[in-house]
Amino acid sequence: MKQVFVTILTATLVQTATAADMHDKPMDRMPMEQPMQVEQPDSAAPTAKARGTIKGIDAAKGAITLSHGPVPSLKWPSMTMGFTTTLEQLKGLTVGDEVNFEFQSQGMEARIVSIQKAD
Ligand SMILES: [Cu+2]
Repeated sequence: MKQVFVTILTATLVQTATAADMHDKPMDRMPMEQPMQVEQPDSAAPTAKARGTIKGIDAAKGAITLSHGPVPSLKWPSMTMGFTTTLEQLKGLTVGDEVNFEFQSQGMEARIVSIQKAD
């Protein structure tokens, strides 16, 4: 009788684990919603590198929209999103340029650390 119970319990655990896996694929979630980075101070925000294309520039707001490739270190898929920039960083850049850039991600905000036209 005890053996039967253990067998049923094991089968239930295996099923539960499988169901959890199916709902925990990283691509199912927006990476910006990962809570682990929200409360870190600026200096501890992770820096990541990516390559992308400039889709829009709003110098007045200090914002640049980039369509970027995957960022494995942050588990980000490719996407188009806005980044905070400085006027200095925007110098010489125009919409349509392909760029290599480094950025800091903190919660919902991503800030350009450095950006330059790709070769
Ligand atoms: Cu992104």
